[in-house]
Amino acid sequence: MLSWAAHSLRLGATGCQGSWRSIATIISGNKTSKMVRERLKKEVEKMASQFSGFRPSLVVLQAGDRDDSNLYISTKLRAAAEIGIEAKHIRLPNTTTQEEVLQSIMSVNENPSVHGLIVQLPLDSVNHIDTDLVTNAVSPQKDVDGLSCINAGKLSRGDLSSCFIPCTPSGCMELIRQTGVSVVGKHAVVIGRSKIVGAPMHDLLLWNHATVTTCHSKTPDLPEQVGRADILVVGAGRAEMVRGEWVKEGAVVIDCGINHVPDETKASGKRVVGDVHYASASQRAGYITPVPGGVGPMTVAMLMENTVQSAQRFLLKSRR
Ligand code: NAP
Ligand code: LUD
Repeated sequence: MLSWAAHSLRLGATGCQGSWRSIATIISGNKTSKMVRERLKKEVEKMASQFSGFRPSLVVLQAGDRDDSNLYISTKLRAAAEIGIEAKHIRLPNTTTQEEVLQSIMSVNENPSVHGLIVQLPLDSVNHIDTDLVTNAVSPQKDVDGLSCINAGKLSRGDLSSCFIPCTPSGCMELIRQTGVSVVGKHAVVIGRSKIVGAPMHDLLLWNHATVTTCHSKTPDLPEQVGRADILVVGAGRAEMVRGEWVKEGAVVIDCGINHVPDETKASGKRVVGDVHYASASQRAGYITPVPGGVGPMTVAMLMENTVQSAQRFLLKSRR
């Protein structure tokens, strides 16, 4: 069944033997994320009326002043405000030390009125900061990014209901769900094995009963692996690396990539492209996510979802 969020792009000729087939259906992250945010807004209103003004609360911790992080954080703060989540942005200077970052995390961990804490990555400091040490310092009960060992370990073992699932893979699953294509028994290929995208995506597809191949920079035969994918999720950070010719006819293609490439026709002198060559891949895929407007907005929506879930768990615990 095709969901409302997936819109048929257009019909076109393949050029081969004059036969006609449909070109990929676009899976809109903008529309799907709006739907999630509207649902969450209602849930938060219900919580507030049932528990005398109670609201979920989120802290976003940033070190430094990267343009991309500033953009993503402002999108997160805006989404939170619209939903009714109280969100606070803590910005440490780019001269901050590992110890100061850890101290900030500890103080938020100990604050019972905060339900979610994320540390925006990458950390931007002139001092060396161990990212794993930082993400593991976040209390697992507040780790709405799902990046701590505890939550990642639970996900890798299939304990999906007791952990926070990282926002980008969770958003990708939601987009796959929107296509109506079942993951069960399908061959899924993930490109990338990072802690934030590839590795949790592998786990999530596996425990949703796909057979999963995970590729990385040492995989020798990427086009061949891609060609076997009924479901393809790409998070490599390589502009337009996956070519349409590699893609299996009818596959679901989810592109996490956010890459800036020069474009003289734009006032900014650049534009954003994914890790998939969209023009050629949309000629073969059954479904495809655009960049922008695909996975990015879903990352933000799923952070809101995890924050509301964390607040709900907090309420349940405090009522016991
Ligand atoms: P990352 O930490 O740099 O990881 C990239 C992964 O891709 C690594 O596992 C790497 O392999 C693999 N890789 C790199 N080049 C490859 C190649 N030529 N062939 C096969 N595999 C290759 O990046 P990330 O944080 O996962 O992000 C990946 C992309 O997603 C970036 O464009 C990023 O901006 C984007 N992103 C988007 C969102 C969103 O919300 N849309 C969220 C997070 C990230 P090795 O492990 O062998 O090095
Ligand atoms: N760190 C993330 N670092 C970077 N795109 C995001 C992201 C929104 N701890 C931690 O927020 O989940 C995270 N947790 N990440 N990211 C990337 C990653 C993190 C990426 C894109 C967007 C958040 C987004 O809204 C829009 C789109 O794709 O349509 C706009 C893209 C653009 O640059 O124009």
